[in-house]
Amino acid sequence: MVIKKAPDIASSAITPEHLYVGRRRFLKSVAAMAAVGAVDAGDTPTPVAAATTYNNFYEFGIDKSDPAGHAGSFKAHPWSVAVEGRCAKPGVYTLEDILKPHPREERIYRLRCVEGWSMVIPWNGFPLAALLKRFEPAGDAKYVEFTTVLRPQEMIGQRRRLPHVLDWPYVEGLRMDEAMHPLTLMATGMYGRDLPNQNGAPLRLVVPWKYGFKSIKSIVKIRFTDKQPATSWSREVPEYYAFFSNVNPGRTDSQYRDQSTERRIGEFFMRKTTLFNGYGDQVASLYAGMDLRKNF
Ligand SMILES: Nc1nc2c(c(=O)[nH]1)N[C@H]1C(S)=C(S)[C@@H](COP(=O)(O)O)O[C@H]1N2
Ligand SMILES: [Mo]
Repeated sequence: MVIKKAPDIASSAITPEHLYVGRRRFLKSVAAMAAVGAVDAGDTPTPVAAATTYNNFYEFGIDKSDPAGHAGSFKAHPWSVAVEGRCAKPGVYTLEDILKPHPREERIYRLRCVEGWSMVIPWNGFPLAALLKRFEPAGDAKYVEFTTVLRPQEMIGQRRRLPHVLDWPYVEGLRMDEAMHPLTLMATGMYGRDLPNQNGAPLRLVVPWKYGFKSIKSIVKIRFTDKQPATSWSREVPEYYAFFSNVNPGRTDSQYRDQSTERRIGEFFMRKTTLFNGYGDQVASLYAGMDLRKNF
């Protein structure tokens, strides 16, 4: 009997092929995660069953189970996105036009809702910056405004007049430097598959250092502007939801809810919430010299 020394044994010889390929993919994604600095030891991805059944998507109702329950017949295909405002390449782009040049990456990001819960999700998508650059923003484009689809026939929450939730369509916005930041993701999938309708199919933002409501779902319009956009939640309740809405455990503006702790979906104990949701090393410089209490 010949006993091979460890270095002679290819890992493919001791690991069945499919697990071996899985392991290589895993190691690749670990490297990618390290590159964007988005991982710490406590970041176990939220079970997919929880991330797809505990949602905020008020166009489908206000309960956490409503989006999964009511988004089944929403038609995310065909889809197009109108690009407007201060840029050299405005127009209506099909989803295929939008996606084609962009390799689909995986990014494991924490996302924290202002309501006090958080998730860790392996998103698939590409940097928003790469997409925006294709439209050649003008020098005076200081902000980007995003709009969700208005489709009352498919979105039960847009049909109901009472209780009043928001004025539809849902609008969000970012300052240009935030939109161009390498962490800002245009997501098209999660857990290696296309986005489920309830998570914002076919195209949504993920802005991990900001409260979840900035991560607008099912985007149909991108507009470059020189003025700070009026966003849905800040119009509705300006005392609680401001334009920046960076995750901040030290918020004192909000009588709405204490922001110092959060519960990771699926966990029992509360965790401490961290400034910029833990992404401060990468994004704090965007806000140098700004009073984060005033500009909450
Ligand atoms: N169009 C639209 N986008 C939205 C929302 C919404 O109600 N409508 N809810 C936001 C909020 S409050 C959160 S916390 C996240 C939730 O994303 P998830 O359901 O994929 O976890 O989506 C955000 N994007
Ligand atoms: Mo949220």
